[in-house]
Amino acid sequence: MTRTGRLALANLWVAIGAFGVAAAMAFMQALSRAALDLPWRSARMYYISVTAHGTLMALVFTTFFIMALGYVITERTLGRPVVHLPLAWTGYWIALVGTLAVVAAILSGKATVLYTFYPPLMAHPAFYIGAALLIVGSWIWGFVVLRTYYQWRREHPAEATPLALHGMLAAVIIWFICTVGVAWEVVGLLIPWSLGLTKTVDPEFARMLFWYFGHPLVYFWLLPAYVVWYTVLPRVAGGKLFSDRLARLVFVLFILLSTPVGFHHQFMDPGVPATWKLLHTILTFAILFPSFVTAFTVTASLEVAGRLRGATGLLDWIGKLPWGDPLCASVLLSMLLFAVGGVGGAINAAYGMNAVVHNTAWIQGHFHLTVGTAVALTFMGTAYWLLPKLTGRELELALLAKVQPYLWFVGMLLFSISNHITGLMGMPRRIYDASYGDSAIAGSWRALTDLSAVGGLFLFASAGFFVLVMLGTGLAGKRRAAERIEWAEPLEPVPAGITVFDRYGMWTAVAVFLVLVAYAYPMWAHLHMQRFGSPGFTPF
Ligand code: HAS
Ligand code: CU
Repeated sequence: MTRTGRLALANLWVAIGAFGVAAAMAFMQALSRAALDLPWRSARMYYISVTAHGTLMALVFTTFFIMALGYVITERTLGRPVVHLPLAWTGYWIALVGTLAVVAAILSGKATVLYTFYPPLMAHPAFYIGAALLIVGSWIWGFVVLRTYYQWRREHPAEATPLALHGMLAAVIIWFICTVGVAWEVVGLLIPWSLGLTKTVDPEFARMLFWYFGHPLVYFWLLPAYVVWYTVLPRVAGGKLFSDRLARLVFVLFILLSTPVGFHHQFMDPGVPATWKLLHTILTFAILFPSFVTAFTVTASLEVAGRLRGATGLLDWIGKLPWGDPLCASVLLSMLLFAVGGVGGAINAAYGMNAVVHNTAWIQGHFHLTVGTAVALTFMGTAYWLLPKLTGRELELALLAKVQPYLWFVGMLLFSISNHITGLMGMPRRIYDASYGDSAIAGSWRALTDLSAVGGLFLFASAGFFVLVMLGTGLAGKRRAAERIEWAEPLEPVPAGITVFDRYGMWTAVAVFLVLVAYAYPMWAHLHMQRFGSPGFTPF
């Protein structure tokens, strides 16, 4: 194994560990929300569990997985090890120590603040300091990837960036732009406040900073999945990428539009003027576009694959795709559910509709289709494909790997559809007991919460299968020769030269300009209003 490979593998194992623990937490929550009489069930346990689940899945599993994939893509597309390996390992340990601090704070019951850690809910300082360390570790990762790229660029001034790396660089740029917000929130507001150095905190300003980070965060998760859809899936499915240029355009559009949209999470917040909510709405609808292009391009690539496999009719290419291959099945099922989750996103983004769905179970329905499936299931499929290539071991328990994506699909379908419906019926999100002491309204959604718990059962089994396959492969997979990674080739040969899409400095500058347009004035105005701070609350 190469030295970069070993670093990637270390990151991958942390991701898998976080995923396993978080999945176990989720199972308990699903049962709790179905109001089943479990001996350990209490509000305190529920909030410990939801915080651990959200934080470990959304912030730890994703970040470590993306760091692993980023290192692999950098090394394999450029054909060289990443630079500054000792620094990269330091970043890994910083992120890991931060993660352990966060987990310790949560599991000891001192940080029941959920993964969005909105003040005035207050956590133990270890939670915020740990989160800051995780981010510092990820910055080092981004720096190492960028430095490796620029070193290659100096030696290859006229070549286009390999497409997989192009997508990964877009994710890195988005990450650097957006984490400024959460770093400001955590270091500037929350750490001093939780240490008792400041008495109060401004919850509204903290939310502005959080969502400045929180929305681009979802594209930091999504883009590495899109990299797999564009550059790995067509190859594994036996086809070609329909258009290299469209793929490059998509990633650039994400650099530009990911950040200036955060107020769509704050439509119902007082204190954000309507004009700015409208601007963020318009930009949110603009950022649907690159996902529509992705739906088109990836589906077209799949059609090419099906036809190369002998399909001749209008739709029979769908049946010709290798649905039994774990990577293919994971991504295809991810796409199907993402189509539903994406439409839900457009509904969330419309101000009037948002008033109906905000803070209801609909929202957890939405994000389990997006981050919980489009991203997480794609990452699981990617792990089946990647782990053998990294370790030189054959995939063990391959039957479980074949079944696992389908269990996830069924589980998520049951879970998400029922949550979308109960959300429309008015069931709040993030509550410990949805039965309201057996009131009439809760009676009407009872069958649906049971269905959602059944979905949780499928998901738990699926997650268990995934972890078993990973452990089996990593510990006992049969040795085989190390393997190259073959990326999907474009359908039409593209001129190899550098294009406007490779001008990352320029795109970053435009993105920062858009951020200033969308945020500078409302934040400045907010900071110049009469503001009222809040003391901290720790309900448990
Ligand atoms: Fe979202 C809330 C709007 C995408 C994650 N979102 C959330 C939260 C999370 C989240 C975690 O405007 C909750 C935050 C919290 O805790 O409060 N979201 C959108 C919009 C999009 C969107 C407009 N979200 C995502 C992605 C996420 C994610 C991606 C994670 C990875 N979201 C919102 C809004 C809220 C929100 C509001 C706040 C709600 C509130 O009130 O609190 C868009 O980016 C969606 C674009 C996607 C599409 C779908 C394209 C389809 C594709 C597949 C096609 C497949 C086909 C079949 C055709 C337009 C690419 C393939 C063929 C075969 C043969 C298989
Ligand atoms: Cu958003």
